[in-house]
Amino acid sequence: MPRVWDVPVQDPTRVRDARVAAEEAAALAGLDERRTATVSLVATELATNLLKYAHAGGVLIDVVDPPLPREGRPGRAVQITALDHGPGIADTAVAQRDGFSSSGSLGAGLGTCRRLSDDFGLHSVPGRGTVAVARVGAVAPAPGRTGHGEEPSRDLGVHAGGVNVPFAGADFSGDAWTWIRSGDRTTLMLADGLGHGSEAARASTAAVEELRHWARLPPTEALRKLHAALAGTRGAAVAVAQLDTWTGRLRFAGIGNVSARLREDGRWRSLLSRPGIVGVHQPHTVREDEVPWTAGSLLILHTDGLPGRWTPPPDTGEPPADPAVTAAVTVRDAGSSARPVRDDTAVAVLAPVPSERP
Ligand SMILES: [Mn+2]
Repeated sequence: MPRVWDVPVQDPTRVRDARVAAEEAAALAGLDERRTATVSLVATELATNLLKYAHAGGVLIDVVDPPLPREGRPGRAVQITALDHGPGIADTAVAQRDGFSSSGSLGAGLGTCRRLSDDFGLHSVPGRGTVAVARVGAVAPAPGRTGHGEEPSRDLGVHAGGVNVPFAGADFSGDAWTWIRSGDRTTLMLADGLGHGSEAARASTAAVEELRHWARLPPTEALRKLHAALAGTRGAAVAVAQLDTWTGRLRFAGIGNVSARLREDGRWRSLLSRPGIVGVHQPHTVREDEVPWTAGSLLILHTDGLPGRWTPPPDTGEPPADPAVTAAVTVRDAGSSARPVRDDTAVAVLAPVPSERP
């Protein structure tokens, strides 16, 4: 089940909480002592940074599929996401240099986080705040390259990521996302178990597990298999998007209330799901959208923890960011104090891999 640690960081005592949560996540991901120490250090540093530069913020820690999976089931990684509404960082490139610390502290700094993590992404806009995402998997990347031991294939041209925020700081989210690659097909799925809490998590987790067997099927057929597998659970809203990198076509199908926003040529459109509940009530026909996918495309799936009518701002995913960074910025900015969140919130993003990675 999607165990997520949502640690508000508003005073120095919470830095320890972030570190302990990171160590628990490392144990869940099966990391060894050395990688656990890395996770612990990165969580401590990001939480400390929140206090130093933004005075307060939050750290989200969970165990995720890495953004460039190899064929089959990827190893899992601990993902640490720090979010704040602080003043932002004027020059993110300088701030990520090894040893840089604007506060003159002994803190290891963002540069160290970047160097130690398998992947590190930073998004900061003066006046809007900062999002930092670090992932640490089981095997340390060799010097000078990223990934999980072996260089992941770049020919795929697409990567995925997400964040998952449990309702009211609960231990488990009833939402779950995954992505899986099978040959030329890359499938991204987001499932929202009915309600929230552990029973909701059981339904969405069943969807994640089942999809692993059907990654080659088109979305409508995968949904049919999921419907059978989720019988006996509360059921879930599920959206499935599948990119065929050979044909450059994206197929989408969804049942229930999971929203999908696709950017094409700089404009956003919605991909529509059919009413129903996977595992409980299957609509007679499920329509499948098929659209072209280009280097400028971006897909955002989100559960109803975000407002249904929300449309991403024009700069979403720009400059080409780690998809989990895009997801985290979305969660931070789409929420509003005027609309209290009443459910788990998950956002999953599919994005082209930039040709020149920083
Ligand atoms: Mn829900």
